[in-house]
Amino acid sequence: SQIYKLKKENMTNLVLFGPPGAGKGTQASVLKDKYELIHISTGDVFRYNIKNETELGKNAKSYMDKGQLVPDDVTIKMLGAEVDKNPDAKGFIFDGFPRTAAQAEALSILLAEKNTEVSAMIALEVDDEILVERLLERGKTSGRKDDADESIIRNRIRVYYEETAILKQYYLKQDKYFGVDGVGSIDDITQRISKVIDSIQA
Ligand code: B4P
Repeated sequence: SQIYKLKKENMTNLVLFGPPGAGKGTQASVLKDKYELIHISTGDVFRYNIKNETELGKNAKSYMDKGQLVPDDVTIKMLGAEVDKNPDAKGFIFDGFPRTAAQAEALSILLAEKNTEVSAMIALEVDDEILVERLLERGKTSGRKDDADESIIRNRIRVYYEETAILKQYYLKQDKYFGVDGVGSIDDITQRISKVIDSIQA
């Protein structure tokens, strides 16, 4: 119906983007409450599955521990299932997805089927050396294998430049790319992102 269509077109779907350690997860957990959006972190879903020793978890673990991307087919299927769990969402924050061109295409198709689309990609910009520092610091307490070792952290950053960074062009072409300085206090960065969200919702 027309009403259904209106509602879906008004969804706010944000892609929170940036290299590992840029603050995606940190900001998403604040923004989801502020804007009443469903937060989907692919990293968190994988870690939950690893902890619970599911098939998906067993499959993902070997890749994550080395700082590699989990294969697209596995990741895309999982993301679709997470979206389908929330049929009444006002919108989503995709945190850590898409990370490859194939994932970006899949997201676009998935949202089109729901009569909606990505509203904006918000990219947190942080220098590599700060990323390494942050992740090593988190590694002291997180228990995450991929944070524990500088060579794995640098591998994650390399994978980001090789496979993920190209998505900037994909969203730039659609006028949906918004770069935000990701260095500063968590509060300041939330303010910077909020300005972008408020401008696209206006
Ligand atoms: P993710 O879980 O997405 O992990 P991440 O890239 O490290 O980002 P995260 O959100 O955790 O960190 P944040 O920047 O908030 O991915 C982990 C792995 O999962 C990948 O390597 C891959 O194997 C797999 N995976 C996930 N998605 C995938 C996909 N789509 N396709 C294939 N594989 C996928 O925070 C980092 C640290 O910085 C924190 O300690 C935080 O406290 C700190 N911090 C945040 N903001 C700060 C600030 N303003 N100032 C100082 N410190 C700050």
